[in-house]
Amino acid sequence: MTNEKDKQLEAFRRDHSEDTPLTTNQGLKMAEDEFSLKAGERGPTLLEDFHFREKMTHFDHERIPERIVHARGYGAHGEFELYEDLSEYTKAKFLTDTSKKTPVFVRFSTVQGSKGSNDTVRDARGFATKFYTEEGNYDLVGNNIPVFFIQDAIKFPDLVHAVKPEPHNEIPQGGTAHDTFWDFFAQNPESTHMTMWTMSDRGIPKSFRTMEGFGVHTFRLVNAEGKSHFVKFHWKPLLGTHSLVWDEAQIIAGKNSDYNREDLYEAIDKGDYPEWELGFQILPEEDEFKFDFDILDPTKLWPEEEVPVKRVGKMTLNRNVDNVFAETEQVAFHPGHLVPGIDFSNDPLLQGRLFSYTDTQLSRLGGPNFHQLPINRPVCPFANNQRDGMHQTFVHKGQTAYHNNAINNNNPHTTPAEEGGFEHYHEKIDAHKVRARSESFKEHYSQAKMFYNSLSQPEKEHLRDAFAFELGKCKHDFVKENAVANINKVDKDLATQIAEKIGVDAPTTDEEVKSDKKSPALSMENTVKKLDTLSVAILVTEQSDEAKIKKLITTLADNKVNYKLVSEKAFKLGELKVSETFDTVHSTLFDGLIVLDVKTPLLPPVKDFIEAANRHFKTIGYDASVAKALEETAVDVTQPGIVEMSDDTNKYLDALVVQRHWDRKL
Ligand code: HDD
Repeated sequence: MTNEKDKQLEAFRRDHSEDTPLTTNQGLKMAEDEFSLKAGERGPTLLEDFHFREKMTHFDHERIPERIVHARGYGAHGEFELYEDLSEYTKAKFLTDTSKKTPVFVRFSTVQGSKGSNDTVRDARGFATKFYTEEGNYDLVGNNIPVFFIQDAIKFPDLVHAVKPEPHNEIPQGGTAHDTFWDFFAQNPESTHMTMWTMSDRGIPKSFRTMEGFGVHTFRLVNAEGKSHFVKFHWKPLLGTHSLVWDEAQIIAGKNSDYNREDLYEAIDKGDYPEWELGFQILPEEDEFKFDFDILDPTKLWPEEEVPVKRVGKMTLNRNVDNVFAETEQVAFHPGHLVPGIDFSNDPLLQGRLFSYTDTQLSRLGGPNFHQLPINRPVCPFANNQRDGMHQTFVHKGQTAYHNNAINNNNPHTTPAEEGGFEHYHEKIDAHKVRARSESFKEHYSQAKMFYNSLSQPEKEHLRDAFAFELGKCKHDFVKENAVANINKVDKDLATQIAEKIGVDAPTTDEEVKSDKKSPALSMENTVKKLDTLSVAILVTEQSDEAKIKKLITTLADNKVNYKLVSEKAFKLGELKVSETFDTVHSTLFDGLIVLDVKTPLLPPVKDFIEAANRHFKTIGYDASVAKALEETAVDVTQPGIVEMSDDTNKYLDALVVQRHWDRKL
């Protein structure tokens, strides 16, 4: 057992692998489980058959409502280690005691699609972390994009109604290529900045392991003296931030709709534990008004070059769940699950979230005792005077369930702040009660422009093509026109290119933000690039040289590169097992390709396998002996990232680490 949470969960685990009699839920051993009780072998089933009734009733109620957003998700357990004592900023114990490893549970998700939708859709991704600390659960419920579509939580139902499949035909599933989303975009310009992010490569992450995470809102850190700093939370993946290309994402949706979850499951299963560093952007209270945007506005980020990200600790995901329903489906996150030393800001989006998350669990998990579910229980003791309710699993003893009481010495009692009791930050508020948006929240385009300016040329082109795909699918021309008019306020050239692609008039007015401001941290071109856990398909035939393959795969393994041998059919090549075929896998499912041997003339699936790797800018290594065969494909061996390797695997690895050769001419 690895940690406190694991120990706690052990008490709830059920393992039927030993000699286990099948019983009813009342513990009655059953002699038969295949045939219902009937009046005669060919007669009707009897109401008396309690075993049938119990089994069927339970089955009939196996499903619970899926999450209203973030329905499709995948989770894993892990641990958080702190690099340094942060008591200068916060009194949270898990952020001050470097000797402690804090158990965590993380659930990654898409936002728009249903539970059974595809993994590789264009969408934001959820990145929700539950820290099981000694002071209670702390939840950091973030996304892989640092800003949000709206500024005030009261608009969340409108946003989600516009994003989700349209109500009259329940189309589309998992994406935003439809009129209501783009109508919302054009009519609610606060959504411009986040939409730029979702249309960028960030909207199609390669894996959960290569995604950044962001707490989005401005929060507060509060130290033992009661001094507060504003903070933005980040997760930085140690493998870097990497994405798919859109054509590839669409093919994977058919080849393997579980692409991202399978990647996470297999990486953890294999021991390739994904890691992220927790980053803090810390801002003294005095600097609150130092920026040309409002730090309470969740559609704005703090450029990392202006407020550096301090890396304070590392999270490692190292254990898959035992049961997806019990853990991943039943986990209940809430941005309001806090520990002393962390507090809210007045961001109106955050304030509204504080209501929504408990409320939604009541219908999703069926009542007010969802915190008692094993995955949701804190690892520290928890007690209060809340009683009864659906699915109560505790047997509360004693006569009193109220505060104050004398009968039970006032237990459970409150704890003074100096001894670890939570106390809200003493912020002074002097205001009128109004339904209004602050003037400081009304500028929506500068950061959208900064994001666009920061992208590399290929990233800009991908973003343009994403707009063209998504907007191009709208049915109403005026929706397309309105959307283009909104993009024109960010960048006229971009709006013009999109207009041309989707067949609407190019904008004529000059309304774009005039700014060259960039934040290099926003481009994925500047991310970490490592060989670790990249995957390669090696094409072989029954005539391939076993020794040569063995040498190659040893070098790959030494460099932590994963590989699969692929051929027309499965077979054994001496000690090697070729288990993948052109029927079972495709080059879209790998980071790189090595063509050792192929039969010529190339069969269509083999040609497609190679050409897809080429047009997705992946590294292709080939043996000199197959140079002729490659002439049958669209691969131009003189282009970047196409490597004649023969015996020199290092030459291939030098190219593979680049991951995408955007300068390749197709
Ligand atoms: Fe939310 C789920 C992230 C705004 C209401 N949200 C949910 C999840 C994530 C986020 C990652 C899935 C958690 C899981 O895996 O179980 N949400 C965000 C972020 C937001 C945000 C980063 C903006 C910064 N959300 C937001 C608002 C509201 C909600 C403004 C409503 C006022 N979110 C919900 C919800 C969900 C949810 C309806 C659905 C399932 C759940 O809570 O447990 O309550």
